[in-house]
Amino acid sequence: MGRRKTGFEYNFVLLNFYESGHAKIGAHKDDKPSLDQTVDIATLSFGACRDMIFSKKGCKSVRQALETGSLLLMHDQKEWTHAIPPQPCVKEPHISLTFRRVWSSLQQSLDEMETWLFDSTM
Ligand SMILES: O=C(O)CCC(=O)C(=O)O
Repeated sequence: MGRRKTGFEYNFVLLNFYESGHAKIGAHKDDKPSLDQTVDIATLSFGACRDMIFSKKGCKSVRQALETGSLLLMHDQKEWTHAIPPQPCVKEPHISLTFRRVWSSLQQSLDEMETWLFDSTM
């Protein structure tokens, strides 16, 4: 996926597997130094529909449904937090592919992603 659909070029993709609505990701910002902040993060969603909640100080939170086959672009990652809250009524898996542009080495980026994924799913 790349420039034709989003206008950006990516060099890193992360696959998240949510086994059911019990799986979640806590609120976090994608503000790691390895991320090129001029490039929107693109999320492709598959499977059961899950919600993502965006929050920013002084703004009303926004809830966005991640429907199968949808493409979401996340802009201003340093300003907004986002989360996938638990939705226990969802029984089917959800898969997301998040595309990023990173500055640093692949290993450095993987180490950073591992840290925040571990922290935000606890
Ligand atoms: O799995 C998702 O769609 C969200 C993952 C996420 O929060 C992120 O990539 O920063």
